[in-house]
Amino acid sequence: MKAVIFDLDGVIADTAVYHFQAWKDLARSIGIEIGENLNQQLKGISRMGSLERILKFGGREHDFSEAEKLSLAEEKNQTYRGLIATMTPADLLPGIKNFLAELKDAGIRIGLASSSKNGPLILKNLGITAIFDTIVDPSKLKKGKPDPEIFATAVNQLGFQPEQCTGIEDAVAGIQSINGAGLFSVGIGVPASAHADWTIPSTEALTLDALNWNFIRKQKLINP
Ligand code: B16
Ligand code: MG
Repeated sequence: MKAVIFDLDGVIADTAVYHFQAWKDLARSIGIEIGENLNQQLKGISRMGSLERILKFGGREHDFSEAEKLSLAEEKNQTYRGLIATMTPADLLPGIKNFLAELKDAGIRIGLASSSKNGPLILKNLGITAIFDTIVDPSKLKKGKPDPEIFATAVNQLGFQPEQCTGIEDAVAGIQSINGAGLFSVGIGVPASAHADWTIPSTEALTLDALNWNFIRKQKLINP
């Protein structure tokens, strides 16, 4: 295995709580009450894609011009950036710090495939920017997750083949993206219907030994 490519929200840190708070405030300001159910469906979905889903949920999808939608999304982003400004290295999810260190020590390259345009700022607040060998810029992509483009781009940027790489995700749309791009997929708390190659209950179970074992096991199944 040459590289591990990470999703951010729900894998490296729990930024979903801040996204939810910011979307809840924005939605309430236009008369829409959103709950945890809808929040689950926003995981891994782009900012404008999330806004469209919220407007549809509230029956207001035809009530705003494109310019107004952009300004609503910007308002949400300002609230969100205020919330993530409080993040520190203590906000890394359990096991991630050790796992990143294990990968570095083993010479395995590390990439970021997050839909978030705030990814670099979050990595900085978490104190892990220097660990990353490559970061995909989501604003340059044609299609968001579940399309394979984001993970395929990370693999290309590193100069490897997809089957030499692992992708780690907490969202069903993200696992679909990894599988579509042909990487080994690790799902954090995803349902069996997501078809991750290896599913674990939380980031605490991420160790290089366990990943290697499952990665090689799949290769042996493909090329016995
Ligand atoms: P931003 P991921 C995703 O991050 C979040 O899961 C999703 O809720 C959010 O809308 C999206 O990033 C865009 O984020 O508004 O900061 O650009 O899971 O792909 O790391
Ligand atoms: Mg995620």
